[in-house]
Amino acid sequence: TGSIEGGCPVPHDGGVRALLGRTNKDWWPEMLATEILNPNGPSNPMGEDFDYAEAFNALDYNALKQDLTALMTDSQPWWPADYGHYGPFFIRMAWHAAGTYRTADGRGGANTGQQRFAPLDSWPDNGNLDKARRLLWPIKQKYGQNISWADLFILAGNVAIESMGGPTIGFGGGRADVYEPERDIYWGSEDKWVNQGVQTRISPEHGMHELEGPLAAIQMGLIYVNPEGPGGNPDPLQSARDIKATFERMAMNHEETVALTAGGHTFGKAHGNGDPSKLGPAPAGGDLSAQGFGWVSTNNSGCGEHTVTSGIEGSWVNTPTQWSENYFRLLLDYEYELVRSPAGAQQWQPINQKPEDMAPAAWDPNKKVPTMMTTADMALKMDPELRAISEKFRHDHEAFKDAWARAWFKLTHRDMGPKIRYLGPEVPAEDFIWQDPVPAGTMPSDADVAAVKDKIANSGLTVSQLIKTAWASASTYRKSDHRGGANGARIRFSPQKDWEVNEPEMLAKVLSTLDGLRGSMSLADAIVLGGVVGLEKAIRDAGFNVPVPFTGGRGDATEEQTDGDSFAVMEPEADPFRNYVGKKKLAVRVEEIMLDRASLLGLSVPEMTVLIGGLRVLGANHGERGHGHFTKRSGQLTNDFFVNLYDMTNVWSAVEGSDDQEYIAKDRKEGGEKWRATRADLIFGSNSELRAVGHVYAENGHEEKFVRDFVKAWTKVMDADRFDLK
Ligand code: HEB
Repeated sequence: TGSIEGGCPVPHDGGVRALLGRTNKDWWPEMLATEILNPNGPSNPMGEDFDYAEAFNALDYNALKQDLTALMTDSQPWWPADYGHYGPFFIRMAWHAAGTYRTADGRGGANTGQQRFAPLDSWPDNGNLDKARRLLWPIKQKYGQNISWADLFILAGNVAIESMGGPTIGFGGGRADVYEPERDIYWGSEDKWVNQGVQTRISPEHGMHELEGPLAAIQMGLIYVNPEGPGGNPDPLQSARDIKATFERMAMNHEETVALTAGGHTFGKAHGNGDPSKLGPAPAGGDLSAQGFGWVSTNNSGCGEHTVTSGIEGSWVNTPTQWSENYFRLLLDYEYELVRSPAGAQQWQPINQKPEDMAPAAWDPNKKVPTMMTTADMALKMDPELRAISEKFRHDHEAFKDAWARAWFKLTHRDMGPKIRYLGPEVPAEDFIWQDPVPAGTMPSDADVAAVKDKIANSGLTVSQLIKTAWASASTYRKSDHRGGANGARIRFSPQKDWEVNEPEMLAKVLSTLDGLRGSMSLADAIVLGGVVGLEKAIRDAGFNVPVPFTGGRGDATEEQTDGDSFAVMEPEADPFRNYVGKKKLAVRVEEIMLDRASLLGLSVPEMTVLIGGLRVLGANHGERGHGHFTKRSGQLTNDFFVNLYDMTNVWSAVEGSDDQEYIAKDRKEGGEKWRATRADLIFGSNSELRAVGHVYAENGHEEKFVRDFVKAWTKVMDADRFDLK
């Protein structure tokens, strides 16, 4: 994550710059700054004690599904249903809710109901989906806290598919809502939307290398690709390149990509019957009286047959409200020519279409209209690799059905983390590799824990080795998609065991030592317990008596349960907690990576601060790096990092030739070198808010508070993935 691979030019200074990308304030300067009321945490009307899982389990699930089924054909005059069926519309809503997911940082996706908020509610690609959400409101209102918006979006998609005869393999609930936009997600830095004519993020010369991490869409305001082709160029082959690239970043292989797109476009229609310049502002920029309704159109009725969304017009198939084999048949059996929709969009129309293959007009079942394909659909026909998959599915409908149903389930559940987080009666029994399955562990007895602790303490492993290994194992966790973490002990498998940040040789030695003495305890537990032993020694040696909690019960995953490729994207290019920076030139500043990592670990500013300060003196730095090791009492858990950082006898300066990555402190009077530091150390002195927190830990009387806060934050990271405990 975070940097552009290869030797390609960096198009703009992007990356994981969560706070430096375009924000809602940039897009909509008039937007009410409600966040000033939430300085101590996010807005949450439900309160801290609300347990969504409990509420969901009290839901009348079947009644909800029945109500959703009835809604599909309950056309409302304010936004009437094409063909009298809202099913396709809700599938698109669910797909766009889930489809923002990206593997690099695990952010995006359906799991917090972000589509309700800016900027997503106003992305051009999400055009008119505000109506779909409004149609759901009476049902949301009826079931209240027992179903979250986030779950409702996905369940509505499932019910839509089922109500039109399409296959699904299940549904897992458990997506708790949030009540404000996620501010830690980087959507890009361009200041224009896709429909305002900016360059696409991928060019033929540089291809994927140019798409800055972690982004997964080729233009601002799109879920993935432009339906009219890259930058509006109707070239199916270039569109295929973009589709492959962006869907890969959504964790989809090419077969899943074809199945999803074809299955999706087996339903519904595109909307472009009128002048797109007659659309009003998107929801976030609308007038007060519009009440959050976006894209209000003065094109005749503005809805129904006069709807303009993408600008493309028509359905893909002759049977748009029924699961069928027609998508591949029409795609592959006809030649297509480029035409323009009434809104001026470029789209493809079958040449000499037989009347029986034409589609019913959405507003007049007695009228027949030609079907269409977008340039992105044509990619599935023209690109040799995608075409081979299309042909396979065309000749094996059962394979297509199965691939679609599985890919849909993966799409809509990919960001929910381990299966143990899924709720409800329709959770598939089957385990999927992308769920990173971990076998249930057993809780070790107190006697076992004590015995293993003893053995670790006498094993010759150092505090530094134990701390580093526990950190390496647990700190892969990310709250964005609930992947990573210590559970499963996947650190002993490729690729993690070979990551440079993990010091492979040292790691192998520690793991084999722990493996040899753990007895019946899981290795995952032994790794964390090793951290406890190291930490308790460091605390004792510093003269404190503070216990470190340990909760066992982790399981060890097998290699077959581990999809190595899907873990490769999680390799840190830098880990400021271990003062590690890889060889690749970073596109962002180290302190930004620190913030990003802390945010993915779910840490607050004080938690991040205390962890860094403690890890430095414990000797958790990568390799032999002495940077930030501001102590003469190495391996003891003291507040020396902060005390020495704020010592005014030091004068700091950048090391020449280090490109501002390395700094030394000299004694103000004597001039000799005293300390070395990285940006991730000095930021705690340079940034006034971090300094304010660091000061607290450097103050007399707070030595033990420092230790206690460190232990708390450390334990939070070690247990971040313990969904089995709740
Ligand atoms: Fe889709 C629709 C594009 C994928 C599902 N799409 C649509 C449209 C467009 C598109 C343009 C129209 C809109 C309007 O309304 O106007 N897609 C697209 C693209 C892609 C896609 C470019 C990539 C390749 N889809 C997809 C997927 C899915 C889907 C994957 C699922 C899964 N869509 C869909 C649906 C619809 C659409 C269902 C219909 C809607 C209605 O009807 O409303």
